Amino acid sequence: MAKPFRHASKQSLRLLDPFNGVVTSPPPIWLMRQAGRYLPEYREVRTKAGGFLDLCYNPALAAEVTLQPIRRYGFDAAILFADILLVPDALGQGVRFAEGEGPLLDPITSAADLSRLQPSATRSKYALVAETVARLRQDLPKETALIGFCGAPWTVATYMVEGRGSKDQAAARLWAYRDRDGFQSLIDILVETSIDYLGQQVKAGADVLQIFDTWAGALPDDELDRWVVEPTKRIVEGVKSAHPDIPIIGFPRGAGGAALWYVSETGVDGIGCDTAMPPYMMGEAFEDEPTVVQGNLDPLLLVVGGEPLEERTREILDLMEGKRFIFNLGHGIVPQTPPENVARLVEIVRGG
Ligand code: 1CP
Repeated sequence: MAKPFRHASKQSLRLLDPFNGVVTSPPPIWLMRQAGRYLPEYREVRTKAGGFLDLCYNPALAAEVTLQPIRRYGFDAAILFADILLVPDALGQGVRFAEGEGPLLDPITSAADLSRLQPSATRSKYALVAETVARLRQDLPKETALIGFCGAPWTVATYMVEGRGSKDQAAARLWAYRDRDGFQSLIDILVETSIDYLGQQVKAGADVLQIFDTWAGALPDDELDRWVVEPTKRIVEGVKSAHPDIPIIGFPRGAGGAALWYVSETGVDGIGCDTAMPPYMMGEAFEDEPTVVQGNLDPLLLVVGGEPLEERTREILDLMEGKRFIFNLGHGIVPQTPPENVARLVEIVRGG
């Protein structure tokens, strides 16, 4: 059987070079939260869509906001417009995005509550996300890779248990200490459904996957091993058993020194570094692993712009010269970012 067209065109995707052991100068670049509220054209579509979830589940509009930063800046990758909280929503937890308040969920606080989650109910909502991916694979320039993603089970669980964003993720940490087996059951549900969800994104045309573990840094080492490393390893194995060639980037934000352990244990192909990782360590720490390093400019430098942005960007580029590297931020773009500073960053990275 002939291979689908997208495989034939993968050679033209610069984002894949570092995963194939090819070092390029300049390195490929994309930015976490490159679509979003800092762009006036995003705010316009967002208003038209109604609620935030309506936007995520509308393939035409979700594809449109994914493409917006590609048109403006020509990044080497687009990231599917969706959210890590679509998974609990699809499982039936009930997720709302209240204006100015962030996400609100009906909290799940005990093993008995897990019966509210219906893995089979995810089908129709995951299909809408897959449709967005399929549209994007058609509409993206042939040199632009498409990144699919999910939240890691630990990070998604922190929102499911707390019922909202929190400073210290205490509700999930307490449940995990008090009732290991119950909390493990929640993590198991998330591992299984994430393998399914990511697999559907790959089948629909995603070229690379990223697993966002925003709150990995809330856990001490033994807990991090249990709730971050082990579940991520199972997802990587599960996705790769069906799609052995798909590169997967892990982003265990705040894991510090444990990022090394995370890389060697989980089998991820790339590691997203947060802003706390010194760039000289990004360059050296992962050299014994065949791992692509991604990061790690402070997103607030994109708010400030000018000399501080130039200086730090060049420092990161210098230290990562000759390495298998993807330029990115250490966390997502913030809404108050002036769009012209993003344009300037791309210019600097590409040698301007
Ligand atoms: O009002 C709006 O328009 C909503 C703002 C917004 C956007 C643009 C949210 C709500 N989610 C998103 C999109 C999104 N979220 C993307 C795709 C767009 C892109 O990156 O270009 C991705 C990959 C995410 C991932 C995500 N959502 C993470 C992991 C990455 C990270 O930033 O740490 C997390 C933790 C979320 C939860 C979430 N969704 C939205 C908000 C405000 C939050 C954070 C809640 C909190 O803890 O306060």
